[in-house]
Amino acid sequence: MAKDQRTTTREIDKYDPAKIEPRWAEEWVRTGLYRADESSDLPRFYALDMFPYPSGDLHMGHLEAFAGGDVIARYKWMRGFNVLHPIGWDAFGLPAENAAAKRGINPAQWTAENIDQQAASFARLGMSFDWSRRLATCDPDYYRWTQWLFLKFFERGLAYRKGAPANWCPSCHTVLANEQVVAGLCERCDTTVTKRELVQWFFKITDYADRLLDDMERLSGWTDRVLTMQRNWIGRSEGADVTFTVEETGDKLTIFTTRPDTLWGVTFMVLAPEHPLARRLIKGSARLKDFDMFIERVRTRTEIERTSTGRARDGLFTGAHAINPVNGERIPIWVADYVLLEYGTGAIMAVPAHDQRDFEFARQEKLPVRVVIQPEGAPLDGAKMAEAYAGEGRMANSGRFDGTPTPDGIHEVVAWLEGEGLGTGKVRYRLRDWLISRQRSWGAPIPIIHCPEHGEVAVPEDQLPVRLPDDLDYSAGSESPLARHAVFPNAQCPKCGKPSRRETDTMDTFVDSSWYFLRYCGLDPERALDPEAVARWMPADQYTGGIEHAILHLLYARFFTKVCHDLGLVPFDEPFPNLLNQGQVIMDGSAMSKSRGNLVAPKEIVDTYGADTARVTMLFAGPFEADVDWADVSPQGVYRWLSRAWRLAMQTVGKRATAGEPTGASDLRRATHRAIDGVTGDLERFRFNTVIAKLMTLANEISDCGDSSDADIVEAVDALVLMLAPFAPFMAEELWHRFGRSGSVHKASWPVADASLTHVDTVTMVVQVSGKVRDRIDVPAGITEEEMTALAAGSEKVSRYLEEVEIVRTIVVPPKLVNFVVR
Ligand code: ANZ
Repeated sequence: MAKDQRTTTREIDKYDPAKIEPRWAEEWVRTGLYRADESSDLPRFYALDMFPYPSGDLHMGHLEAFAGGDVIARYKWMRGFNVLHPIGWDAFGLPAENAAAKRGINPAQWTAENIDQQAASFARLGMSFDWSRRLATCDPDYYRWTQWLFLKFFERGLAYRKGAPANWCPSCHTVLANEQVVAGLCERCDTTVTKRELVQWFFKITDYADRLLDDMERLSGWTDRVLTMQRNWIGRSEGADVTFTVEETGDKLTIFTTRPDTLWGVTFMVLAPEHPLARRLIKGSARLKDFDMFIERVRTRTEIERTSTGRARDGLFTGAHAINPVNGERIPIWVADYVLLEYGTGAIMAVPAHDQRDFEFARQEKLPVRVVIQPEGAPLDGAKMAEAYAGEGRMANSGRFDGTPTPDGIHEVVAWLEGEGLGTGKVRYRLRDWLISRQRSWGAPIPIIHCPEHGEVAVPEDQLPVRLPDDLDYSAGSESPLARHAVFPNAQCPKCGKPSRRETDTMDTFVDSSWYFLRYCGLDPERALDPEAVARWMPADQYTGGIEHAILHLLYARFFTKVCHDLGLVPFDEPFPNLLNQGQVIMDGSAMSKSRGNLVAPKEIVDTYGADTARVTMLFAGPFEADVDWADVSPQGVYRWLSRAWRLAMQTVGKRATAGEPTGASDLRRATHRAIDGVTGDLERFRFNTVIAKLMTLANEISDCGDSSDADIVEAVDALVLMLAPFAPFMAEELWHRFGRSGSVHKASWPVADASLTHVDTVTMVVQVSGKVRDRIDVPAGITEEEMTALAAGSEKVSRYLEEVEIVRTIVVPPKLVNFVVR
């Protein structure tokens, strides 16, 4: 304080974030300003952010996501809600083990240090977290309950062990879920994934496939993009299982088809190379040698390579034949790479006339193509077709079904197959059970004891948590450190006391993150969940996080919630009715990442320009859901603008005592109330970038308002500062205090627009992308060029044309036209 008094007026007036921000950051944490109030009668709002992984200090992706999530939480406080905005860490996982091996330290220590670092950085960024609910999934207080939930799943038969060929990453020394294998590579280290036959733990998510699909109808607050990704991942297919007979051996060969109406068009069968029948059917040593070479080739191909169309297919005739049950025809059996063992029955009937992959294979191997679905108009000829016909039509060459319209005919065919005992209607899913065991040690140990007599026995609840030992060997390249520990694996059977082996696998970290949002509601030391607290806060009102979690995390969290619902632990079965996914931060053409080395740390911006600038820069960079290209970002420009807003606001300090109440309908008052109206509407739809554009316009109006009354100016500045508060919380708080207002600006009421002042003449603005009209938007006649551009780029109809292109020029003709010229 003493120092401030000695500085000149000029210095006091200067915007100096380095002076303001750390002070408020500390003050907010100290006073618990953002602590959710369990006893309050205010309406509740649960603002949930996807919790971070503590791999180091915060990166730009965190800044973007959390800046958005924080605006939502702060805005809701100001709208009069009692907000729950918690933070925690997804703190188990392999990077900690790798770092520990490299540095010879314990993963717990590495993780704790990173968490402290991130927590400090979050505070420095002014995140409005309720710090009293802070959690980390690697704390025994947390993983005790992860283990408890595992046991509940186990009791219900939803956790089980089976031997299966598993994806094995030779570099990480662990199995991976299918989901963690991307284009054949380990998603973490890009090593080629191999297969290993291992006994593994699974969660029976397939039991919930139908509910996971059907309940998506209730997720009206999710984008179609994410819903489609989930739907495709679950991959529900309706069709039939039909059984063919192998002529030479009498073996039964069941296939799954979604097109039983094409059964009369089958000209060959295909087995997956790994199908158990494949090797048995192959006759003659020359063929077997070919088969061995074929298998070797297939092993290195990814699922995508194997199944995509428009490429040469790799296949081999087995020498055996099948009998088609619908017409007794004798057809050759092949093996080919495009049929996968894991889907359906691992074998198909090939209908080249109506399935593109079969068609490509048939043309390549000169196999017959028989048309059994004829479209309207000129009939198709199998010998001359250039591609398969997958459309509708009437069944042909199909005996009793000739002339039946299809796809409606599918049901008739299935009914007939069932009547004749040739096949059965069947629903299949691409979704597999969730492989949750990992042969790593920085994870929650699976709380099971293997007794020679009683098999898999649950660790009694009062013995939870099964703690990780502190003295594991993390030296590089070591396999399964828990299994090699001198003491950990030794246990007694809880049922008979006989010497037994403790399970030494740990759980996939996606298990930890499948229920943290429930734990935040009340960190009860004696229970996993406090049912009353959970019922108070959940379902979360808004969930904000990266699109990269569109499939796995969200699917697993939905599954967990449904199981918790069925266990009677929670009264709802969808956790996140509203989902907001921010885009990625791109630099030099790819997402910023440590491994690519294209990183800019948020700290650099904070140190140079302050946290408020860092936050506003991110949110101003474009629509929240779109990717942010670092090349288009200007912290300097944002800093200059904030400095200007600061000066405008400071100029009112001396006028406030005498300003009086604003009255009438001056231009400035109209601009103020229009801004309030527009900003509020934009915030309700998370259009953060257009909010900032509107605040910039309001600041311009304030500067240009030469003859306005002090009362009108003070009103405009107050509105500006209040609306800036969620975005630039430090500056707004400091100004609020300089204005002599009591309490925090962040608990002040959001301004309300006076409807009599917001009426404006509107015109229709046309938005073009390279001259093509993509949207029409009603805008106020007095709209500025910046607002037009921001609005145009933010339009959903327009933004999809701006993905993956470069905007070379933007032509703006106020107020009627914006044209993005793209390349
Ligand atoms: C004959 C047929 C004719 C098929 C036709 C399609 C069109 P979705 O919809 O994804 O579930 N199929 C079955 N199992 C397979 C496997 N293990 N590997 C590769 N392909 C497999 O796909 C179901 C269709 O994919 C099935 O229906 C089968 O080809 C093929 F005009 O049977 B269809």
